[in-house]
Amino acid sequence: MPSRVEKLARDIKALRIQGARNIAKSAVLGLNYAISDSKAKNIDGLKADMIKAVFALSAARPTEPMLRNYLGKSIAFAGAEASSLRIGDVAKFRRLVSEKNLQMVKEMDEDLEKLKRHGSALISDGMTIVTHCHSSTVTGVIISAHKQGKKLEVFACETRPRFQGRITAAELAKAGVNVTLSVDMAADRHLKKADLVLVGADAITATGDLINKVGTSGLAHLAHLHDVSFFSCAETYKYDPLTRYGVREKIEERGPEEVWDAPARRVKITNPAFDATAARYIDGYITEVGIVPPSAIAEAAMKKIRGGNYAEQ
Ligand code: RUB
Repeated sequence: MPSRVEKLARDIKALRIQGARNIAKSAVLGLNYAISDSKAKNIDGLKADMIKAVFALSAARPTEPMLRNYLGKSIAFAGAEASSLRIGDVAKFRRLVSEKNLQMVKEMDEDLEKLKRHGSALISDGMTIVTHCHSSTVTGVIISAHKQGKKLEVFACETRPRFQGRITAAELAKAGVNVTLSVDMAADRHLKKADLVLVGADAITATGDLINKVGTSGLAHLAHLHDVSFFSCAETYKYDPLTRYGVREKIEERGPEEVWDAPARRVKITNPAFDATAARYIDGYITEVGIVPPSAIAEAAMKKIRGGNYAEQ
């Protein structure tokens, strides 16, 4: 029988859990499965089981620095605690690390609330907003603005091949927001009358570029052509510190069957999950520390995550 961590990694890979925040949150909770299911008799064994879980969960979606940053923070904490405990003090170690993980999940939720305040302040009554894919951060911002009494019109691009735009449309409609689901290729038409594009983020690079669901960069180019503001709603933990050293964000290539399950012979299929939007097309990142221009995002993010990020130690 697969372990709870293996099952979680499969759910993440199959998009049964999708969106960078949901993935990071469930992975941190998954680390607690690894901790409570471990049969290790000492701290070193338990740490080894945690590291195994970190590798399995990180590999489930390679384009997810938020997941890696939080798992790295947990491992860094575990390492520091281990050095101050006796090797046999496994029960105490288990409790301290599990509590730390729960605290990190709570901090993620608090950050989202702060981010929603900054994002909703940017939205005015009567605005038309275009969005793409499903970002829990973007829907959170839009629903906050709606709850403040602002009348909005939202166009949600459906996002082939997995149609995450339907999740966005359903979520916004349920909250009472005026939303229209649109085929992806009609984005140009909606941008002619839009005020704002809001998208999520999977990764942010050291140069302020954005990695998000494939189609985001095309949307950014169109927004630029139509002089429409383009913002990404992203916690600073979406920043990938490794990009400071020239590491390029790996774009996940998903299976061809998601695009066409019975393709004609000799037809090749490509299915990249994400694309990169250059910083110059982005007006700003809406984060928990405020609205930050792409040129300043690396510094803002490092200030926030320096306390315990493994890539920085
Ligand atoms: C989801 C996607 C979202 C970001 C941000 O892609 O690109 O815009 O993950 O989401 P997928 P959130 O459906 O392939 O996971 O704001 O919820 O973190």
